[in-house]
Amino acid sequence: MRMRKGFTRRGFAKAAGAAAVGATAAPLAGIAETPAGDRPNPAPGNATSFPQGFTWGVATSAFQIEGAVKEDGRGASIWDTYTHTPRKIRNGDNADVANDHYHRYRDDVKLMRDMGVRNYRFSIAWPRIFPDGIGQPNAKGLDFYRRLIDALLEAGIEPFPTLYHWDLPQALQDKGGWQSRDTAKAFADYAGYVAGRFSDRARNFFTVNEFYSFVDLGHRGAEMTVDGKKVRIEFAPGLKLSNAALNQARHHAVLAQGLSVQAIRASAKAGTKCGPADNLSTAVPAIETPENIRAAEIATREMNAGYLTVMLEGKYTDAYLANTGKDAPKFTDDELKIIASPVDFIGLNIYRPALYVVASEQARGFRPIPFNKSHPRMLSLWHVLGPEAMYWAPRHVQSLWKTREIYITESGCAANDEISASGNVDDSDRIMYLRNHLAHLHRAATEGVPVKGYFAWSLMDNFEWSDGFTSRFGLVHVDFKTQKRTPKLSAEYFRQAIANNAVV
Ligand code: PNW
Repeated sequence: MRMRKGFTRRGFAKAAGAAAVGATAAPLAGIAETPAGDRPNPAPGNATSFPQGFTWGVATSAFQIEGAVKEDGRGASIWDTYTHTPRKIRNGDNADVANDHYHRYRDDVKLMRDMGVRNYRFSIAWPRIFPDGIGQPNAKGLDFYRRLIDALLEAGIEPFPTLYHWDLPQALQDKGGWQSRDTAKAFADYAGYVAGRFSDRARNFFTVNEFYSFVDLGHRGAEMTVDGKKVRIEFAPGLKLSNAALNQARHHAVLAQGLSVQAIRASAKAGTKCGPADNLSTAVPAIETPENIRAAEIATREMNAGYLTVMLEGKYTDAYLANTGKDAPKFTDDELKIIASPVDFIGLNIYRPALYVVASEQARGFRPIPFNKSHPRMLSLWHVLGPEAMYWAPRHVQSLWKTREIYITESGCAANDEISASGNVDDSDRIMYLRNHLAHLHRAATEGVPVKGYFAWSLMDNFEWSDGFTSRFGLVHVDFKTQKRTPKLSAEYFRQAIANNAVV
């Protein structure tokens, strides 16, 4: 890092805030250093301010909060089927009612307003709009989201709808789901239709949420060892495909992304912005030397070869094609062009690093460092703690692909929250988690990585997929028997972060 006049290396690190743990980092390829005086950035006297206009928000998804699964003509989704399959969800929970947000959305908008939240990322349930995935739109489904968006706008909250947060219409699953190329086309038709209807009210759309989660975890699942025990993570539709079939499903998912971008461009108001929200696998350099940083970049590019890399480069990497061999996806050059349709921003859901790496002479150029048995984790079994990912993920995305706008579309953790006798939910671990992740994001912003915003996952406790209601990710506590919402201490933390536009 080039030092500015009057700053010692240590002095600069201090000024840049708690996240500046890596003062020895090499200059960031492709990012020009902006002289401190020219930055739109820090509020005077506050070393941890985010750039002016930074977008602070909270996030949810339709299936996790709405309930009302049979109301107003909504069709069934693969998650309805999956949650009603015995032994799939912890405690046999289902999301038939969930947070009853379908009926309580006005209260939930008010909850956000009281927290000072000005931006809201929510998802639109495909089977509310097209109950069978394709065909005639359902006016009542559309009307729900129109009312929600209008309530948000009235409260001064900018809507950021996500078009696919995993609730595929069951009717499309019955015809092959993501194993069928037709699903990519159906998604684009739905995305274009919704953006056409709502781009008068919403300026930004996220297309697809977390490719790895719904494709790999839904069509293969993953095994991991936690505290010496084997744990299996699986999502709807709960398939275990062959390698060839899984790779083809991945290909259809990125094709859906590209086709949906084209459909949105064709039908939405001029100036409407869109892009995916992906949980890329992030490699963190275990020790910040230029060699290890390069190794982490290479590892990040290869780990995401089937998703972000092909979307942003328009090619499957040589290593991906070599590794998949005869099981490689079948594709055409034309499809690669569609997959790489230019997007306006990249959303990143960041919970943890995928791995730490150091440089290696081996062919791949990096050596993965396994997480030590004593490595700390948050409550979810998969949730190893590594706030550095919040710096390295956007930095790698920017240096690898020169992305102009990056949003952190999800960040948060589950905790063992309890309401105390005096009615407080004192979630010190979640506050620790948020502060450290924001500090690392602040480091990225300070170094010129174009991070435009941060959405906390989640506004409120909700249906956490296979973990059912046992895993609470909210800033607001929800009593699922009474539907009572109680802001946790972390909600106050987040309110202060927003009010100060800074790490607090
Ligand atoms: C994301 N993992 O899912 C989703 O986008 C949210 O809907 C979800 O509630 C949130 O994160 C918390 O889990 C993930 O196994 C699911 O590493 C699984 C993993 C990560 C994120």
